[in-house]
Parts: sequence; C-alpha cells; structure tokens
Amino acid sequence: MAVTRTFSIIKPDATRRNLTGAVTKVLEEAGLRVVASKRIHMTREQAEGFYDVHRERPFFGELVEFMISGPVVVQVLEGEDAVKRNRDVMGATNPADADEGTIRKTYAESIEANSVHGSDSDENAAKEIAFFFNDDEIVG
Ligand code: DGI
Repeated sequence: MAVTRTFSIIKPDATRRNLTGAVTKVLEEAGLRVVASKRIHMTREQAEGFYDVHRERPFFGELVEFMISGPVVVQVLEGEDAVKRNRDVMGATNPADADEGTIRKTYAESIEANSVHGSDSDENAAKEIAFFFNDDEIVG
C-alpha cells in the first residue's frame, strides 16, 4: 500500500474542550504522521469555500456558522492509505452511528459538532490541502 496524504480539521467543538492533543494522539496511534499543522480561525469566506459542495444542503448555513464559531486546527496527515485510515479512525458522521474507539464515538457532541473533518478521496485531499497550505508548510 502506498504512503499518501490526507487533510484533517480538528473542529471548534474539540478545540473548545482542549481536545487537540487527545484527537491528535488517536490519529498518530492509527499510524498517521502530522506533517503540517496550524491553528486558525476560519473566515466565513474560507468556511463557505471549503464546504462549497454542501452549499445546497439544508444544513449549510449552520455548518458554516459552526466552523467559524471558534478556532480549528488544520492538519496534513501522511501514512499508508491515509484517506481511508483517517476515515476509519474518525468514525461515522453522526457519532450515534460511530464505532467504539473512533474519534467521533469518543469525543463528538452531535452530527454537526462532530470534532473532526477528514478528506473522502485522494482527489479531494489534494484540493483541501492546497486550500489551506503552501508546499513549504508541509514537512514530510
Ligand atoms: O465527511 P463527513 O464529515 O463525515 O460528512 P459529510 O461530508 O456528509 O458532511 C460534512 C459535515 O456537514 C459533517 O461533518 C457535519 C455536517 N453535516 C452533515 N450532515 C448533517 C450535518 N450537519 C447537520 N446539522 N445536519 C446534518 O444532517
């Protein structure tokens, strides 16, 4: 299996509860290396741009408000089959459906305040990484 990269966000519900370290520990223990990381407070424009694919969904406005409600930590993760590895350790979107031991089962508050984002394909990972990081900010 190839070593690849994915994009992760530790969302405002998690940074608010001081869970940046706890979430990162789960990612690292799952075999993902943090090769870039920064704490930012997204602008509305960034949040709307990032979630552009969800623009027509009924929850789009709430999702954007939530994502700008506090700081987030954006990260680039590297590892074998990184997209799937990260999705597996994140758990289902709704924490009520997430498997034991996943980040969302352990830490998420609701389907919206679900603690983490992770890219869903290699193609989206590349786009999302480029949305937040310059090449010189990623140190493999
Ligand atoms: O890739 P995921 O984050 O697991 O899920 P997604 O791409 O389907 O949705 C992106 C985010 O949008 C998700 O993490 C939380 C939010 N979301 C998804 N479905 C709902 C939702 N928020 C609300 N309030 N209601 C939903 O049904």
